[in-house]
Amino acid sequence: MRVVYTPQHLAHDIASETIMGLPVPANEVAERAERIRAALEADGGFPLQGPEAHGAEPITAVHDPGLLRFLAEAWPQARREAIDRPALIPEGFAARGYFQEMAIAHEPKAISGRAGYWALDTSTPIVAGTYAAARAAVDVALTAADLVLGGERAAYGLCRPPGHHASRSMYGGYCFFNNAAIAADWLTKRSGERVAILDVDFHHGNGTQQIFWRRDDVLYVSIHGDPDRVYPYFSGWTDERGEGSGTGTNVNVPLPAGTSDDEYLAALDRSLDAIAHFPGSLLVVSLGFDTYALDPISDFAVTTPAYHEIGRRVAALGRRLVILQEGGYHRPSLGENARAWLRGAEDREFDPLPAAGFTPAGTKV
Ligand code: Q9C
Ligand code: ZN
Repeated sequence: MRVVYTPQHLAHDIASETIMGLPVPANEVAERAERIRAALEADGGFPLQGPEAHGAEPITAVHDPGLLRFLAEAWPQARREAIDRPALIPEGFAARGYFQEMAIAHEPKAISGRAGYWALDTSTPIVAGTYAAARAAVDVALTAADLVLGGERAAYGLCRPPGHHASRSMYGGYCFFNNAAIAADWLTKRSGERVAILDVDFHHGNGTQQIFWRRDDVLYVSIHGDPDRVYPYFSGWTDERGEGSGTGTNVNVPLPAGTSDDEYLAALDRSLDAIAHFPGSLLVVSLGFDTYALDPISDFAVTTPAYHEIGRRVAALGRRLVILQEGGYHRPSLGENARAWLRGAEDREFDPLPAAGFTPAGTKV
């Protein structure tokens, strides 16, 4: 299977994030993508290539141009306003209650407020290289989509930063542009077909749900931790099914803490059944390994052999696969979990490597 990767993700280099007001070491770090790249290179069956630039148009097809402008300007503006900080994190938020009953909407000018106008949370710092890395992640996703449109049965885009928490007009949850949503929209236009998205990241993909909420040409199916318990807290319940002509094309499968391999696979089978009833030959997979038993910010109990089986069952649907990386924060396991999943998706066996080689970003791309 071809893999799209770029070392440009290294530019999004953050040291810490904020959880409930207190700084903690960042979870969404460069080592994640480098671990996966190293394991796939060591495997030998996953040729790497760089992304093609696709420009801004596919991004503004699903995102507010104002969000794109903000992300492009945020760091330079933060520097100009002499905010002597390692990263830009919002001070206040445009919360629901601020605007109730009032049809007002001014984007603030000062960067400390402007960030909060576009942001979901305080866990998604912006640094000097964030915008370039986020743009490159979109190009990775679109290049993987092009490989499949060009005849590949499946392609894997090693997107970093991830994307599924970014909605039309909001960044957050370590995400800036919604790589999977941009790729899915691109696929609908290039193929003329309807497109399904299966989101197996631990967290609900609130951004992807929001973007396609009223659309009947894109099915969104997500398996995730119950929002009664975990991030992103405000969406992911089963009664969220879409609106207007999109009614019924949004399917949420929330699961309890401690979800085991067998329980996860049962939920996966139900999800794949929903996809099988939706027309089209293309499936975008939002692939997260934060369902892993040892993930530091999640509470499922999925194991490495199960990823091989999940990949196998997803591919057994018989659809062309655009597989895009989302989350997964237990760094030591990421390479093997990716290898297991992707080998499963090719219906190849998985034999764990004793110690997958881990080398710094190279020039092999
Ligand atoms: N106590 C993705 O996996 N904060 N994003 C969680 C946990 C944000 C996860 C705090 C988690 C975002 C792409
Ligand atoms: Zn996640």
